[in-house]
Parts: sequence; C-alpha cells; structure tokens
Amino acid sequence: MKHKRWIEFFAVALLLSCSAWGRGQPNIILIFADDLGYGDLRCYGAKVASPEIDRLAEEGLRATDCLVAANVCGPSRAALMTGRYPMRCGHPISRHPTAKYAAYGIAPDEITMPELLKSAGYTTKMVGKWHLGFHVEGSHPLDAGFDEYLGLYSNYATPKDRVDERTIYRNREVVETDVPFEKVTKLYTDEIVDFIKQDHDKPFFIYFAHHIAHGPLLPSKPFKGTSETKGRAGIYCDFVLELDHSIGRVMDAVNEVGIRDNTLIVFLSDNGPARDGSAKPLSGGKYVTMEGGHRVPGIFRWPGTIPAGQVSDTLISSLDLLPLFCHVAGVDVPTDRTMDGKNIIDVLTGKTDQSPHNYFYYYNGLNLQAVRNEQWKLHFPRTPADQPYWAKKDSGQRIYTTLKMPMLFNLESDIGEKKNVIAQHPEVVSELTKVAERIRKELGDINVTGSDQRPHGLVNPQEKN
Ligand SMILES: [Ca+2]
Repeated sequence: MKHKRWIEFFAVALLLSCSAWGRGQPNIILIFADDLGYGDLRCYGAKVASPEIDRLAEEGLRATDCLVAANVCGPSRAALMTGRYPMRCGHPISRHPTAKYAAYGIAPDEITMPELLKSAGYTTKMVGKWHLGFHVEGSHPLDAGFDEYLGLYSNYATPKDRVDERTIYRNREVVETDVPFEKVTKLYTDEIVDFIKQDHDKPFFIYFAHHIAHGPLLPSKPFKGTSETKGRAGIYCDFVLELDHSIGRVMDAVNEVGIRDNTLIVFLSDNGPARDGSAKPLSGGKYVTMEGGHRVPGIFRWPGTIPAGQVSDTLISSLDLLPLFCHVAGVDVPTDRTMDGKNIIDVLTGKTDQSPHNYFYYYNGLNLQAVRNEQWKLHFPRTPADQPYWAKKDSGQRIYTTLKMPMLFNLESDIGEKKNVIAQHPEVVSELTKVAERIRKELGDINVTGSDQRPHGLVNPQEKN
C-alpha cells in the first residue's frame, strides 16, 4: 500500500514536470524591429504588402494601441528588458558611441527578462542589436542573462573610422570585422533558424533584435526593387520586405519542427519611424512624444492560446512583455522593486478588453512631456532646452519640442493629436496634472530627482557629449 502511494506520488510529480516543460512553458520568440513605424505594414494600413508579418497578425492578435516606453532605441530597449520605465531603471538616454558613455549601460543589478526566463529553466539566446552597453562591464548581453549572443553591439554605421559598429560578435568574441550590411539580416536569420531546428530539451527564449528599418537603408540584393516602389521610398519598402521575409523564415522554422502551438511569437518595433517610415495616421515619429513616436506595431501569435484574427485597441506596452513572459514561464515577477509592466495574458486571450494601465507616461529623455489615461492625453509645456540631444532642433519635423501651453487630445476621436480640447475638459486636465505631479516626484524630470529613479550617472545628460 505504502509502495503504491509512492508510485502515485512519482507519477503525479512526473506529470507535473512534463506539463511544466511541455505544454505549460512555451518557447518564446521576441522579434524587435528598429524604427519601424505604425503605418509601415500592410496590416496597419501601408500601401506596400508585408505578407509574412500580416500572416503572423492574422494567426494571432494585432494591437492598435501598443506603446513603447521611449521614442528612441536605447531607453526603449532598457524598458523592454526590465519591464520598468527608463527613468526607473536608470537608462533614459540613448547611448552614443562617444567617450561620455564608456561606463553607461544597463545597470547590472536590474533584473532582466532573460535572467528571469533562465531561472525558469529556459535557454536564452539573443541575436542582433543590443545598444545597452556591450563594452561596459556588467552590461553585456551575457551579463544580462543571455546564454548565447550573436550580433552587432549597436547600430550599423558606415563611417570608415567606426569599424566596431560593423563588427559581428559571437558572445564576447569578434567573428568578422567590417561586415557589409547586406549580409547581416541573412546571417542573423540563418542563426535563429538553425537554433530553432536544433534539439531542445528545455524551452527556449529568443530575442531577435533586427537593425531594419533603422538607417542606413541597405536592402540586400534579393530584395532590391521587390516593392516596385520608386526612389528612396522604394528602397525603404524593399528594406521592410527583407525584414518581413526574415520573419517568414522564423515562422516557417517553428512550423517545420512542430512547435507552432507551443511557441509564443511577439513582434513589435522599438520606436516610431525616423526619416523614411510612416506613422500614419499618427502625428510625429521617432524623437518625439506624439503617438507616432511611441505607438508601434505589436503582434502576438500563440496558436491554441491566443485566438486568431483578433484586433485589439486595448492600451498595452512593451513594458508588459516581462510580466507576460514570467507568467507563461511560471516564474514570479520580482517583488523587491516597482514593476511598471503588467501581465497582459487576459488581453491577449480575449478574456478582457480593459487595459491594465490606468496611466501611461511619455518621457523624452529626462523630460516628462505627456500623461495618458484611456483616450485622454495631456501634453505639458516644454522648450528645446528641456530636450535630450535627439530632440533639440525645433524644426517642423521634430514637432512639439516647443509647447507654451498644455494641450489635451482625445485619442479616441482624434488619433492624430490635431484638435486641442483642453478648454472643454477641465476635470480631465486637473486629474492628469495631478498624476504628472505625482510621477515627477517618483520618476523625476528635468532638474527633479525622483524618489524611485535609478541614477543614470551621466554628466550633462541631455547633451550628446
Ligand atoms: Ca530605434
């Protein structure tokens, strides 16, 4: 009798562990595009087709109100990795390849997404652009919880004297220097496809950080002219088609090895479009806190768990991916610090259309510029002097670097932030102003150090040098 009970105990334990490794813990593939705009994909209204990404959206959920925590590369990535606003995790400024940033990287004692997934038994792999302090002690991808890394440490740069920005690293070692960009996306995609096709005795987490569609616009030969669009716009569209093709290959590899239903694929962009992309119908783009800077394509596919064909207008954020991944991996979100992201599984499965966020904060560098509650977005006054280096120019393109009076927009009826309705809604203005005062005290602002703001350590932080 006693013996039988032990057998039952082991049978149950085995079943539990199988379900934890098998059905319970999906593989996770996080694909991050660079500077891809809200209006750059067919499924978001672009003229040029993006067949593979559109297929991903059809097979899962497409979010129309997915916000990133910063409108430029570095801070957006820091927030993605930590689930915390850039001001909270100590990375509000985008790194530049100059001496000033020699010791500036993601803080080693921030708890990252790959660290948490690794603690849940995942193999963690990153391919692509890091941009969070590769050469800074303690801030390399391997220090941040990745088992394996392949990629360029930051942006691809063409100037002759910046060869380190054309160097492919595997883990901490140089693989190849002065790589032509035309080779990079294929190299990355081959690496990911090979990895997916290997035998895995544990679930895996892949973070695939593309360089496309960040400049320089260098589509490789098989994609040149494929969009059949003329001029510079055509080169950009060809570039996006190369990204699209890469994502198709990743999806095909997942299907081919039979892990389709056990793999959560997430696709989003790190910030809005720079010079060439489109944020239509939003205003602004990269570098500014208009919706075009922060609202990005966001697609989630997990067949059998996330119903196909959903389009969701619930406000979600890149901050939410860390808690979401923790949830699906069965590991607790850290409780020793404030987590800004929320677990959005119920939004993705269609159980709710309520946003888990009461408020969303739009920072540009150190400057709190807008606060959002549901459809209401209140912009606060600012001057070019308040702005980080990427947003100092008060030109027509970098809109809202100067604002003398606050402005309120109703994004439900005015997604393009064109019509200031501040006079009609004093109660909304009063509430959001109070929220801003509270968050300034907590996360900081220009000349204000927040009570829960990690020091960034930069002297003269809003300037490039
Ligand atoms: Ca970017």
